[in-house]
Amino acid sequence: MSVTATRAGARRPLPFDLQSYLESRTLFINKGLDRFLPKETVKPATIHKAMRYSLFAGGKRMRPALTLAAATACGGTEEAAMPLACAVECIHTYSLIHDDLPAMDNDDFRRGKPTNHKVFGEGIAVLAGDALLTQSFEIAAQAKGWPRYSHQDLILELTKASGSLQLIAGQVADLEAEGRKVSAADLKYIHERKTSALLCCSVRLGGMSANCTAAQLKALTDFGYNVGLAFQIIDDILDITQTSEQLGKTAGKDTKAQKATYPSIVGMEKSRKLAKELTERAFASLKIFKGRAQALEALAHFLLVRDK
Ligand code: GRG
Repeated sequence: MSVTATRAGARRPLPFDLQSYLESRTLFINKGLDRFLPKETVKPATIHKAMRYSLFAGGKRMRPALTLAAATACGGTEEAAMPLACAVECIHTYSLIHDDLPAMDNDDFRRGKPTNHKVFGEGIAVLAGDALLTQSFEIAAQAKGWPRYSHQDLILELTKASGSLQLIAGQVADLEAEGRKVSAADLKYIHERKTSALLCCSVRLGGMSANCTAAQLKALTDFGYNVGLAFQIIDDILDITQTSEQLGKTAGKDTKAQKATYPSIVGMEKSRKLAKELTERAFASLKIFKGRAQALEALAHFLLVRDK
């Protein structure tokens, strides 16, 4: 797939090389994560190996890339945003490790590799997820703090997105929806919490690291919310259209489990249309940044057209 960004629905190409942006930011983020995490030889070595195994298994790094891009859009620096970008990726990786456990989705394959519990056993996988969640707050606490946003604001942002009203709420609703008839409204509730909340938090933290204005934070919130929902709809579509090898995780699980997804409720064509509309809405909220949000725009486009 070409990752040269073009505006969804428009023909004019954007002069932005997303491929090299993603490659360079992935290296930068990986260096940051490596710096913040205990080395795998540090005692007890098993837990640090397990944490690093999933963290460096080859994720797309979309959430931390969004944090860095949001910081730049608000006139900040990637260096100042880095602790927050790494904190978000640690929370995301924890959620994947726990989601793959036999007590949850029971998956054997993630980021193109055997899942954490398949390699380290269930006990260590639970602890590796717990440790990554805790690590996330330790890393975020190392961010600088800014005149408009204190350390308390930053930590609250992370706790709210990952707590029992958002990420956990989405997972609970998802578990409880199994075997039940799910409406489009129920599904939106799940997607908003399970996926959109952390994506939204990622861009908001980037803005906060640049001491953004209230209006900029509102624009980033709208952007993150819409991109997050579009991201999950595309994820539902890819689960049907792609193979496990292409995705690096087990494909076709939603259909097999008769899980409610956008394609199963509103159909494939309407799901694609909805994801595109949400992305257009996300683009619209970037106007306030007057040309400084090229990376955010390119990332949103990539998330819409991605094939894995
Ligand atoms: C707290 C246990 C627990 C779960 C919370 C996030 C979550 C709920 C479960 C993980 C599985 C899942 C389907 C989440 C929805 C968000 C999503 C599509 C995650 C995959 O994100 P990608 O594609 O993954 O960015 P990579 O591996 O590229 O980072």
